[in-house]
Amino acid sequence: MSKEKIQICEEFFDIMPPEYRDLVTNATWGKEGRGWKDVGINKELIEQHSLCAGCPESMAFRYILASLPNPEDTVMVGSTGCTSLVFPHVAVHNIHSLFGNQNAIASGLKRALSVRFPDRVKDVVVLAGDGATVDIGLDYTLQSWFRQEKFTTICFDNELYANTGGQESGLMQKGFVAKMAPVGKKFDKVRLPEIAKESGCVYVVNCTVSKPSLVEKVVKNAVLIAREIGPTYLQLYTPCILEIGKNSMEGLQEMRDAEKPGERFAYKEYVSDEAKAFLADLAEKEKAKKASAKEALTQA
Ligand SMILES: Cc1ncc(C[n+]2csc(CCOP(=O)(O)OP(=O)(O)O)c2C)c(N)n1
Ligand code: SF4
Ligand SMILES: [Mg+2]
Repeated sequence: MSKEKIQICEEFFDIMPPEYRDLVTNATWGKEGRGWKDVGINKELIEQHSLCAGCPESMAFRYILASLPNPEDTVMVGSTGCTSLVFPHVAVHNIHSLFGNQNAIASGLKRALSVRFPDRVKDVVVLAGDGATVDIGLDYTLQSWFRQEKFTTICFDNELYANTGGQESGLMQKGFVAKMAPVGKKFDKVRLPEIAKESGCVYVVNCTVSKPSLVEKVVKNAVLIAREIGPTYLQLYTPCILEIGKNSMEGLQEMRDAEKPGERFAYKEYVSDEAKAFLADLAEKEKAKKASAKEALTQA
């Protein structure tokens, strides 16, 4: 697993598009310990996007791409919404599904990849908005968890339908008035993390994307656990600054406010016993690897 897979034949190197040459030369694919610190220096982590300037989704997207443990063997499944404006700029295999269908597509894809490549690790990661995950796609989301499909679902929760101008979503806060939902939400935010746990997800995290190292940790955990054990779910607050009337510099503060103790995005996680044992084993192996690297260094 490495960028060897995308090498250009020497004779054609000069005539390939500069972006592709850059990818071949600078991708972090295959690099051990890749993570959010690679953002800004590596080609596959989106140089540009067509989201609103300063939209937290753009940073969240970068952190996630930087944190995938196995990007060259990962297929992401997106859905309609603001996230679909970013996927065309991403150098990771991805599929655009019909709005709401993403977890059904991912289920078939994961199974097909297991049959087609029985000896290779292939990760599938769904990334969709709250409207796609909860409202129109809720049946598909839940059924994939009930079936214990081994992939990760990431929801960019901006608490409304941003891409179509601000309609009400099940994840919207009670009382919130949006541009196209003037009456105000009549009931509480649907507790999808709790539902995910009760529906069979073995790792569930609810948080904001204000801290890149935290996003890296939960994305890695979610993908590795899904690979070995069962469905995993991340609900990440990526506020729509356009809808809440904040400028590009204020999105970070909005997330910090929303993650304070008692607030709706205060860090919350559920890890099944099996997933806990898996993470502990992983940490042990990591420790042993570091110790032997240190040992080798002192002997050199
Ligand atoms: C089947 C279908 N129904 C409705 C739409 C219209 N539509 C496009 S994006 C969107 C809302 C997306 O909301 P969300 O999933 O929360 O993503 P966001 O734009 O907020 O990131 C809707 C209703 C569509 N494209 N396809
Ligand atoms: S509409 Fe909102 S969620 Fe969509 S790109 Fe703009 S700020 Fe981000
Ligand atoms: Mg949304």
